[in-house]
Amino acid sequence: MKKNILVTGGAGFIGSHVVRRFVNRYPDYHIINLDALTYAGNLANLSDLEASDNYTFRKCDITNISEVETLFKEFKIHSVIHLAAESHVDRSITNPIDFVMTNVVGTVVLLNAFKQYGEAVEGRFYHVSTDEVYGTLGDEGKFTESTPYDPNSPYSASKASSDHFVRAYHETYKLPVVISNCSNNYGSHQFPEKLIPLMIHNIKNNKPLPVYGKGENVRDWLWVEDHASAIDVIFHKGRLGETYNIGGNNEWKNLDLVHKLCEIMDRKLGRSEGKSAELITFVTDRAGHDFRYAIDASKLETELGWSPSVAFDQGFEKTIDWYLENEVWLEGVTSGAYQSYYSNHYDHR
Ligand code: NAD
Ligand code: TDX
Repeated sequence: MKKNILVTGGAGFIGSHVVRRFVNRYPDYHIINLDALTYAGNLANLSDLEASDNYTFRKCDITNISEVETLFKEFKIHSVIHLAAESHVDRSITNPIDFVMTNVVGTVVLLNAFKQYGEAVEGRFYHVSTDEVYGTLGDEGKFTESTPYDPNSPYSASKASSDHFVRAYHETYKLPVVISNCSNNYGSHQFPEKLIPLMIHNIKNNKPLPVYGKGENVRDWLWVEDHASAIDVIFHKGRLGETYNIGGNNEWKNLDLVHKLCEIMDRKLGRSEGKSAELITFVTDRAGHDFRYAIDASKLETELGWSPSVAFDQGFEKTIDWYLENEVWLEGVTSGAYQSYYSNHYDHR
């Protein structure tokens, strides 16, 4: 009998990498991908898995209690890997309620369904979270697993709240849970509202490159496949009730990163040196913009033996190539609703 592993948010950016990894590596698992297919979910991200006999897709909103419970009753769910979320900080500033609904209420609906109908004796509930719950750093220091929570955006407040509910289910009901908090991911299939694919798309189309504030904010970038490999290790070997930080040890100031991207794009598009960087435009800063994130991932590295597999130069180049080679994907997700999102968000800045 295959074990039924429920992955939520599997049609999104990170979720699609996790689903592909688990379907291909673990033939003894039946991976059930539950996703509401919001603007960020795209089944084209997983078209290569359609014929796999250990993969099933179910369209379902995690806030819908009866549909979630029906799914848990239909499949005896051994374990959950929970990635479904509203994930974009800027959208959380305009629509915080959507973030409370999916990230907080949706997580509790899943925890409750797993408690009632899941195989909570053998299996586990793995909650995928973010380093943004820790708030912001100054020039020095890194987030560790014991850094106090101090979220600043509606997005990070909703993820912090969901983390607390996961812990509370562990303490109160002894639910077997594990949590990870990861830094910024980059790679293929990321929705072009996020910094890197948005800038690639704009450079290609000769549109302004909107850098918030002075571009001095710092992020720690990890290749998405390395996040998926960390999730694999933590899912299988992480100690129950524990939190693991995941990071790339790879800090970049936003402006430096955009300049690096422009240089590579000039080379790949056959443009003269400096041409793409002329598109850089400084725009009004994000409200409550966290200055710096940096992760201390030593617990994961020493306890579970994980480390990133790809150097940033290599992963970044691969990522850029993917967006250039997958024009149909990029144009598909930037037509329609994306246009009105883009103009509402950027036209007045
Ligand atoms: P994403 O926005 O690309 O994908 C989210 C997925 O969740 C989509 O497929 C969407 O359709 C689905 N979804 C949204 N609301 C839903 C609902 N109510 N019911 C069912 N499905 C729903 O997000 P991502 O960047 O892949 O992030 C995945 C997870 O990883 C999130 O929990 C996020 O907080 C976390 N995370 C992301 C990053 C990052 O850099 N992107 C870093 C650390 C942690
Ligand atoms: O147009 C832009 N201009 C700009 O300067 C955008 C979209 C972003 N930025 C800046 C803001 C951030 O400092 O770039 C940095 C990265 O921005 P995002 O790609 O929006 O990511 P961030 O806000 O750091 O959050 C991401 O990492 C943690 C993910 O979106 C979260 O889901 C994850 O939890």
